[in-house]
Amino acid sequence: RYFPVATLKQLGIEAVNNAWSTGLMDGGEKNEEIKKIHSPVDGNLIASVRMATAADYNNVVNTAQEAFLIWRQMPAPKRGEIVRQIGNKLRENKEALGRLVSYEMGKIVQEGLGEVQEMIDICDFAVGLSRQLHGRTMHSERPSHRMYDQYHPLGIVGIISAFNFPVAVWSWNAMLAAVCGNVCIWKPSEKTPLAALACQHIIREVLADNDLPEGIFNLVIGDAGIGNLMAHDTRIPLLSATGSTPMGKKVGEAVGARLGRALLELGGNNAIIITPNADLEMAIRAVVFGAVGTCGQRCTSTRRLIVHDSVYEEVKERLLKIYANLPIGNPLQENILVGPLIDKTAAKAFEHAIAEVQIEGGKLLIGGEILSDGDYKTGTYVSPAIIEVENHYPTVQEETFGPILYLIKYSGSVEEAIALQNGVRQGLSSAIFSSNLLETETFLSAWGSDCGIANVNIGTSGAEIGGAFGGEKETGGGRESGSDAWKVYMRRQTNTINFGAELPLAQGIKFDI
Ligand code: UN1
Repeated sequence: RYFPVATLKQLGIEAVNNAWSTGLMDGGEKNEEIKKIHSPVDGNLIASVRMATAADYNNVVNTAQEAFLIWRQMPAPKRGEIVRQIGNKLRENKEALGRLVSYEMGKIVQEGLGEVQEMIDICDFAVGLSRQLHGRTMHSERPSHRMYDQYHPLGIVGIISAFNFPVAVWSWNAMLAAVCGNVCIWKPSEKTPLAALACQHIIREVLADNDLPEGIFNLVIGDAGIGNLMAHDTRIPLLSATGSTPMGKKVGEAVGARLGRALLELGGNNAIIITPNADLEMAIRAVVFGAVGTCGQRCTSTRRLIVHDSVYEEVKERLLKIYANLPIGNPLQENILVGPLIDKTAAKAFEHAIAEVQIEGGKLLIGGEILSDGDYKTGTYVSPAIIEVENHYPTVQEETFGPILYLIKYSGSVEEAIALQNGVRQGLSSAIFSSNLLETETFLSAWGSDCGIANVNIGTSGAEIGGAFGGEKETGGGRESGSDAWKVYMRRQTNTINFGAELPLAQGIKFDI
């Protein structure tokens, strides 16, 4: 009803039950494993995909290696031109792709469109960057010498992406990697391969229009086994992985053991602090978007709300009122704010965390149920929960990928709130609502938030692509997207050039022969 087959056609996913290969796997061993992709929205089969084998993967690596020889010789601004064309094709397909993301993953259509916009934005950013891959020029201590550093591409960049941002997080990596002169191999989440196929279709057209090999951007649809091959593969100098902390630890260990580079963007346990000096109207809006947006499945989702006791009751009452009327349902419908979770397993994990936290002492104030009647029959829809807790409860310390908001009270200074906010193993995103300069600057100081992202009067989720994105501690330490995050996709080379007739040694060393 909400997702016409024509949209799938437009995106290159022809019909239900159409097994798809990446187009790069010809000659590979044929794997009969077909995975059916059902929508969390209505449980319907959208399409089926063929899962790659190890042999398929090897073919893709070979194709990527060949393409790298061409791509690395192309001037960076010319590579930027290809990315510009990709951005334009994404603009043309924004509506269709946004809707597919929504249907396949379950986020509301506004957020599906937002995700595609995020891809367009990173394309624009990367185009500009393609003329700004700057090194520095240094003064040499030796006469008639010049020193500078320059950045070269690494080779193959592996990208493992998660279901919750099925396309945007890939594009942050892929578009930067591409202007830097790398080729990419993308393993999307096996839960959301169709949006990835749609992107590959778009890319393939752009590359063909420009007589470039498809091996510049590669797609491998596979399970954790393929991810494991990538992690151990010395042909992949940089592996970027987004997902859970346990997954990231495995990837980080394997890549570290071969002294490769890992760019990890893992779990968050993000908090918003509301001080007595907060604009509550703004704060509440930010909290609700952060906690129930994407049905609580962003790595930046607001999971903890740390509220000063002087405004605690008011904040609680206002939230309860909003939660009582949240429109939950088919995310392709415009008026809906909360769609389904990705699958029934996620709904069970949500239910389990809520049961556990109550045993630990939490007080469930609203929601927390798996919905079952009528349109909710898929078992993927849940009612967002608010639970009063203490920060140290084991369940509060974990990231549960669902719409659970933990309310925590503080009564002292902002330092007390910051200690609570930092009192978890994860360190991705954080926010404070206050119009008091002393509070906000303390929050942003070296003794303030320990997260990679720290916001003032803005929520924890919904970052723009212009800033570097990522976090500390168990979040993995990687930075993607804006600022100077591009440097991780390149190898730095220091060049010293002697244009004199002498060979003076550095540090004034005498070495006469
Ligand atoms: C993620 O959840 O993996 O800041 C990425 C945000 C989005 C990206 C989230 N721009 O919420």
